[in-house]
Amino acid sequence: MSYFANVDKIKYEGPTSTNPLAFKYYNPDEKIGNKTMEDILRFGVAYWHTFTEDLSDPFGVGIAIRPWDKYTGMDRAKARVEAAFEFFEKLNVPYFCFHDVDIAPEGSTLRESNKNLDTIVAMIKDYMKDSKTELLWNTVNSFTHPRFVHGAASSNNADVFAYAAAKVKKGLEVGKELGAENYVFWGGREGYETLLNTDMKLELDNLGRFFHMAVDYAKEIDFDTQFLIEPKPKEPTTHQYDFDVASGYAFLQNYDLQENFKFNIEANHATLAGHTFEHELYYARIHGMLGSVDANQGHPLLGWDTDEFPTDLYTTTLAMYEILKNGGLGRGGLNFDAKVRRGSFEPVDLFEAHIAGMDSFAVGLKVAQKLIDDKVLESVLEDRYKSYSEGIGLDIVEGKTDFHKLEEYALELSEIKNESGKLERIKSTINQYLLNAMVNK
Ligand code: XLS
Ligand code: CA
Ligand code: CA
Repeated sequence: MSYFANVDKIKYEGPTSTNPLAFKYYNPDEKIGNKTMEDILRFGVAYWHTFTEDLSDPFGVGIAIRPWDKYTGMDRAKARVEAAFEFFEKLNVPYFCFHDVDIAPEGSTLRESNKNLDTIVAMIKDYMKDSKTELLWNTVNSFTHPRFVHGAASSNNADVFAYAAAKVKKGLEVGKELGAENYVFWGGREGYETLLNTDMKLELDNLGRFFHMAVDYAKEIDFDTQFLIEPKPKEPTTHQYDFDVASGYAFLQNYDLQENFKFNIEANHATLAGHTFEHELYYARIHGMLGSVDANQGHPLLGWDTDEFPTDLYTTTLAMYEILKNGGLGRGGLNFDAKVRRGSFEPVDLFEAHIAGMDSFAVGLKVAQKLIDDKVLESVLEDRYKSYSEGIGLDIVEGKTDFHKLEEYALELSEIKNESGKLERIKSTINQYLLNAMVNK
């Protein structure tokens, strides 16, 4: 049974191709430095947006045409696995990601839900034997079901805390079974709406306890994984506890978890937090905390999590710049946590959307590599911060001075001269690199 009968394997045809079902810039085998594009970019497909999303919104019902949705219950879950592996193969993608409830329906009890999961996990494991596509990360959904109305590990209700723990325990077992590279915690409803009825200290302490138990259990079952926290500032709660990388890092340090976690950084969450995507990547990178990436983009005019496919080349370039500066993503990857727009409801749109995202990041990679090779931004920084490479500046960074000596120095200054930051020139140079990357192949 084929779910995408009129789509062949997607191939690289180059920038002049007019075939919507071909890569124009993503050429998996092309070498950038000493690695292939496929190895650097490590693309992943998000199961939820691609195989379970129906494109409903608060004003309209689901309209996505998904041939596997003619089934229900476990039959539908099985059909989705078939469709997924056909999709992975045709898109030639190395990774996928899922929540527990994306792959198997919840039963009426936890035992039944776990049984459903076991069936589907065994099926996925079987499909993975003949597929190159591996599991980048899995997670559990502890936010959709009504029991999670007040949160999961940060709920006021200890029974919910226990239930959430049981779900993560199972999630770790599933991750181990399928050889997942990472395990993700996105906050879901871990946050609050108002302090009027919230004991924030207890909730944060409980979250810390929860993460320690997860780390301990992964050790106990010998699951060699990388734990990732995915920050988001708001939605669904008014204030999410893992607001952004900086606050997440402070949380991890406060609860002595910084050695066990890194961050999964989503572009749309970065912009919701009032940061740029590259800010979040940079902040994580300089602290050795950049783990993986949810590659998408928000809409500049909308204040919520639109999870669009990434097509903004300026942003993919600056993101790839950070990723290359990080020495790559290690065990992480670029997971398309992105959904087609409601108007793009045909199955083939799923391919075209991923192609758009993969090509956009391939361009970003090429331009970023060129910017690094030519030391474009390095030279800007070197020049702009040159006052710290000699004299009083060098004394400051080498810790050889104090307020007395600095005051002495300042008293003798007749004039302080600043230089232009040259921002327009820098932006224009980046445009030149972007355009040249397109023209030269
Ligand atoms: C929601 C998040 C979610 C996580 C995984 O906004 O992006 O999809 O990536 O739970
Ligand atoms: Ca995400
Ligand atoms: Ca999101």
